[in-house]
Amino acid sequence: MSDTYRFSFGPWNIHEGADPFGPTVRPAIAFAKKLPMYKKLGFDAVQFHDDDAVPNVDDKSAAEVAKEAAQVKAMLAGEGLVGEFVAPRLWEDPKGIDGGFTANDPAGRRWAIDRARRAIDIANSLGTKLIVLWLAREGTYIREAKNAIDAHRHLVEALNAMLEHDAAVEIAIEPKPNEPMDHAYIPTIGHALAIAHQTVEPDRVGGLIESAHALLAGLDPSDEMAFALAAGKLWSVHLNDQNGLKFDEDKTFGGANLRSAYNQVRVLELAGYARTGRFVGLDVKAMRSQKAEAAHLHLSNSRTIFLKLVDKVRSFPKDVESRYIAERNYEALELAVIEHLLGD
Ligand code: 3MF
Ligand code: MG
Repeated sequence: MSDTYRFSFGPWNIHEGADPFGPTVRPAIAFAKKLPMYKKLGFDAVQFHDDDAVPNVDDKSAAEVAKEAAQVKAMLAGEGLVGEFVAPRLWEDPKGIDGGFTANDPAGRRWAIDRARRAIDIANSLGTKLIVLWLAREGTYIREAKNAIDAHRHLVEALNAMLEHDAAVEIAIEPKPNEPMDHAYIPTIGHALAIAHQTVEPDRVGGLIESAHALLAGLDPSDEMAFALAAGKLWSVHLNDQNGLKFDEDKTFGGANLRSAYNQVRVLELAGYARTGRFVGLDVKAMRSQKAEAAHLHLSNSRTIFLKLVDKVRSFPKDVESRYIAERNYEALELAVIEHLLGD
């Protein structure tokens, strides 16, 4: 494996600009029309929700699901692309209104596990063994609504059901502390890896760190990545940026805090992430004000900024770093980093 990074994004990252306060502002682009954009923008892999690959997945037989997913795999191959992961999209279905795996209604929990199994089948048909779990509605608006102790046990049961469904599947939990819920049950990578260790196969449960999600938890994205990397469990990333504690902004990587972006790239470099063959995923959204004809630039710009920061990390003088660390002169180290980033 080389030191060259490979990038992915999801079809939802080219979007129509709707937000909770206003409707769409750009025309929808069909999935088939999005695929040819990937290579042009410098990307090699597609992130999927289960229903991005197989719409109305609940209404289809196992054979229909397999057939449609195989067709999508052929479309990917035609564009020189692969599928990175599949994520069961439990949060858009009315059956997941109270959460899926942690719903109070046992029928809701059964549906969520069944849907997650279908997502695994789709991943197999697409040729990937990676499942991402963003546990969107697995939490509460008010604490009294659920028994949180039971909820955590239900999450372990769901993970076990997925691991037992397929002997090869690997599950990367994407932690997020809030939104859409007031509080989510797995807010950080620490929670994710702790719950991994309660499953029947901890080695097959890891994590995906999204920069904005870590920032919303008041944590440093590069340290969240480092926690997973130290355990050999950083199986993907969702790089983006976030300007303080507000709604999940999914800004262009490095757009709000270049120093933080530099440190996220630095930790991936320290770990030799490129050589693992795993993808650098972006989860970025164009500003609502962006015109339709240029509503893909957030993707190529994020990749460009990432690659420029790779150069910055690789060209930072290692002797300067070790000298200041040996002298415990972190003030001098900080100025050296800033001057390097400014191109001085
Ligand atoms: C929400 C997210 C999600 C997940 C995606 C894949 C829609 O804040 O980040 O994006 O990344 O569902 O797990
Ligand atoms: Mg994400």
